[in-house]
Amino acid sequence: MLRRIILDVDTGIDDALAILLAVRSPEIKIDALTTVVGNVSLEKVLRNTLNVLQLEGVKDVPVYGGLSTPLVVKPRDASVVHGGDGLADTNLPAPSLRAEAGFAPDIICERILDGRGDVTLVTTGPLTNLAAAILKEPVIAKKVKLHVMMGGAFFLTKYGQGNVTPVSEFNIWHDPEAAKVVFDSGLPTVAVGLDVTTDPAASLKRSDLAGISNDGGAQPLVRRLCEYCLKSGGYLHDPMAVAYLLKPDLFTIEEFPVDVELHGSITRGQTVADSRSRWRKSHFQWSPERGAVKICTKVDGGRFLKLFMDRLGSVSRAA
Ligand SMILES: [Ca+2]
Repeated sequence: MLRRIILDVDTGIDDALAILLAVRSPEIKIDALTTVVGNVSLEKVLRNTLNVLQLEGVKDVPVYGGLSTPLVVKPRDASVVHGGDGLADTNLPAPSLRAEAGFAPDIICERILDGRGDVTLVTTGPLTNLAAAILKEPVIAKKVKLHVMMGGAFFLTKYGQGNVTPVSEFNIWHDPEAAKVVFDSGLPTVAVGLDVTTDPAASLKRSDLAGISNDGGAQPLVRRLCEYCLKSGGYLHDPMAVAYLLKPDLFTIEEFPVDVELHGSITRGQTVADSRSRWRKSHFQWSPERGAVKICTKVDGGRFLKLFMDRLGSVSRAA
């Protein structure tokens, strides 16, 4: 069955690769691409998103601008990882493709409440747009069948440590208040966090570049992004969230209550999963009303990389 998704992005090297993976996957139809401040400013995120679609020759995916600041704090970019332009310093010219007039949180609400009840949300940036949508229309949390997010560091595997601070992952750290709104809403969330996205078996290696064609459409960009990505570990964070939709059997899932640290002087933005076996159900029960989040705790790295290379290694779209 064709899966209809809203993809919320802060494009970003790995967001660009995630968009292309989604566009090239016949199992998915992107109903709307919504953009949010994160890796770079909203203006750059929009420009990058439109450029990716334009290079790929995609004209039928509407793109919307969203929030240009987190809910409470000021934006802090990640250009040290993604390049000054957010796209590996490719400095692409301004795209001729244009964004639509709507505002991302409104679009998220509209598409979820349109009566069809079949929207899957995929977020590969901070949760600011989604939180704003939930604050506007809390009922959407009950209408969405599935939310797959790239985000969080849950300390459930040896790789699940923070990438901005020792305990905080970028998307959550950038807007912890938004993440808390999302976790508290009861939205059925699958978290594809650093516990799996930084597993070396699922990360690009220099030898993989030989399998990435430089020819045609968006391929020169794909090649450049993959090369740049190798400078910081070869991690394919955001494509892995899309891969969850395509092949959920690549992942092992465990469910735990999750809360977000908002006040810690050194732990702000930490995603705290209550993985205790001894005390969780005892009189020391923590947050009994809190719903569980499905957290990816293992990925078949070899099969994930094969899927990525099959669909992004050359311009031909997967059948
Ligand atoms: Ca991202």
